[in-house]
Amino acid sequence: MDRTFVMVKPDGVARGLIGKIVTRFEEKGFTIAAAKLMQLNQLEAERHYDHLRAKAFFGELVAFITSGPVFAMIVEGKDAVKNARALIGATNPLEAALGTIRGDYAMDVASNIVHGSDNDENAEREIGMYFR
Ligand code: IDP
Ligand code: MG
Repeated sequence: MDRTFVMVKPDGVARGLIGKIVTRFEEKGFTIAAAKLMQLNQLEAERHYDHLRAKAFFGELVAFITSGPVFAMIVEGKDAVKNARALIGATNPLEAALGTIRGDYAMDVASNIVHGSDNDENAEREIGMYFR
């Protein structure tokens, strides 16, 4: 079975949306294979977003993702990476279709409530970072 890494970001946890987001994945057809509430440290956050190091918003991004607990999950299902990204919606909630998680629950690109790995290699890298 294909799998990917999904994380409810600190804004989603603070807003009490863990249950709703887990439900969205379950209703889509995914199985939650593992899950835990955790706090990312500075180093983990910088590794997680390594591909965005050069961006002007990198500092803000790392500060945000370490600002409170996140809810990390391994989700399983057919074409897990692609199906999860489709369910999550576009990076900018302004461009995310209604019916997607970001389209329904977020308004700002900096706090778009959920993360999903963007390819199989990164999914395994991220699962390896957070579930050992
Ligand atoms: P993704 O989360 O849809 O895969 P990425 O390009 O990997 O999008 O960016 C990671 C995260 O960085 C986004 O989810 C978003 O929260 C944040 N981000 C992206 N662009 C901006 C921006 O222009 N300002 C602030 N934060 C941003
Ligand atoms: Mg990404």
